[in-house]
Amino acid sequence: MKGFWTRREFARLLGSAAAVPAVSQALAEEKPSEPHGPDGIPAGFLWGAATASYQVEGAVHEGGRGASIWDTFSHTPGKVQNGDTGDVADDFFHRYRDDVQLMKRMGLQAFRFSVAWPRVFPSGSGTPLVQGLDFYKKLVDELHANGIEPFCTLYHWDLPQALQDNGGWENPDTARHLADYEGYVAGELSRAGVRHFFTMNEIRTFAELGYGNGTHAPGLAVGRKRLAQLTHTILMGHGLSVQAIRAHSATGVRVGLCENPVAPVPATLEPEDVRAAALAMREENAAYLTAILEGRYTEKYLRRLEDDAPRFTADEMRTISSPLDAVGLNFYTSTYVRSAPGGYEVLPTPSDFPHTASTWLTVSPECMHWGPRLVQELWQPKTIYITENGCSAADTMTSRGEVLDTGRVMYLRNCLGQMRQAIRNGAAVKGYFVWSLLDNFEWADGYSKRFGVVYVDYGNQTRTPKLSAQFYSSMIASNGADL
Ligand code: GBH
Repeated sequence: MKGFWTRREFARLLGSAAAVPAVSQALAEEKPSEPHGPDGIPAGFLWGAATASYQVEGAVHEGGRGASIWDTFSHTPGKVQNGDTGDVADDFFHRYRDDVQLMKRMGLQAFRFSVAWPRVFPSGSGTPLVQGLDFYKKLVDELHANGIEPFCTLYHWDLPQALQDNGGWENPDTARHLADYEGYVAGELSRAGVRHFFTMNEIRTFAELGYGNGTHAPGLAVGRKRLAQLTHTILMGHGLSVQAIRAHSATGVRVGLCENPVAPVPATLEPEDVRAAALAMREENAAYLTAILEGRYTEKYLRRLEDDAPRFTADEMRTISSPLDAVGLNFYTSTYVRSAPGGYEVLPTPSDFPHTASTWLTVSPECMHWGPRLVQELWQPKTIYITENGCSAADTMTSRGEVLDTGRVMYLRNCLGQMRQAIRNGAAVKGYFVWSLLDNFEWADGYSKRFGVVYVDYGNQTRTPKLSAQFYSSMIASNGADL
């Protein structure tokens, strides 16, 4: 049938492309994923939910925590919707025990959280604060006691302000400080039983929005040349951290990163368009996932930047492409492409394209099929996790105290169906984390956008599982059999 390419057919298609990457040695040696049953979702698949420190914790002055760039940014008038800050957020710092019970009742098997760097190193470097990891150790114990596997992101954007004062990601020292911090935390938490670590969340987002257009902390717009160079420094931070985590942690830990690659979807199933999508996956992500998984910048990327291209050494590219155990992919939306002279063409988004409560978040679940599938075909990771997927909705509570978020149910059901299709087609997706467990601080949108499957009343911190939480629980119970 048209559109259902076998792995071999697909490889042949890509083989005709001029710029198919030489896969890095380490990845090439990984075993291909085991075949999956006809049901698509393999046994042992992990169903989870994700959060991030600044978005849920609150308690920003407790335990000697230092300031992060998001404290500074959110307290700067005009930067965040309604002047919202993460000062209290979901008060997860104090309510995590109840929230773990909520996770358990939902049937979650895994929970992705992030560690706030300034809780551990208040000014970013030097001597760690002894009690800085207490909260995370208690959280991990609580998760384990309830049969939930912790997945720990070590950097989800809350850079210590003191490091920003020294240039932030424009200062190569920041990459070294990050690796020191990550090595230390992974050492401690791996001895507390954490087996899964991610070095960073979404390099693309925090580089481009933090330093490119300034809509995220630290709110700078440094221009193309400096942006390319600081992105390279971030990649170095990732690579050095992979090495530091391996050097300091207990044996058996798995190291990866979470990235939100542009997810190109072929406009048609003609071979040329499928090939165009593969080319686009590689080129549109050239400064991020491609560089990390191949250990080189594409020629097209370097040519496009001309004199603004980053300076780098072969040694640095080896560090950046340090072998990974898992690739975490955050997919929310798709980019439609078709074949065009020179490779591919990114199609514009029509003004009436359906979207969720966030205008950027178009309803285009195909990213969950083509995203993992193209990553698998291009770079053959042994393990992929969907580390984020979800949507905002204008959730309100009925007079009976229910939140009937049918739009989110529709979004999740369709995304999960597309993910199942990716697995059928050979993508090594081993787990899925809905974004998010709780409504939370949605960065520059503050609390105006709700992404949780659990509703949070910010007035009294009450949690109410939405209809989508019920849908998700039933889906977990059947391991996606009905997708
Ligand atoms: C993820 O970013 C983040 O990892 C997570 O923390 C976040 O809460 C979640 O998604 C939901 O947004 O308003 O037009 O300027 C997803 C990538 C990049 C999507 C920035 C929103 C802003 C678009 N995000 N983008 S716009």
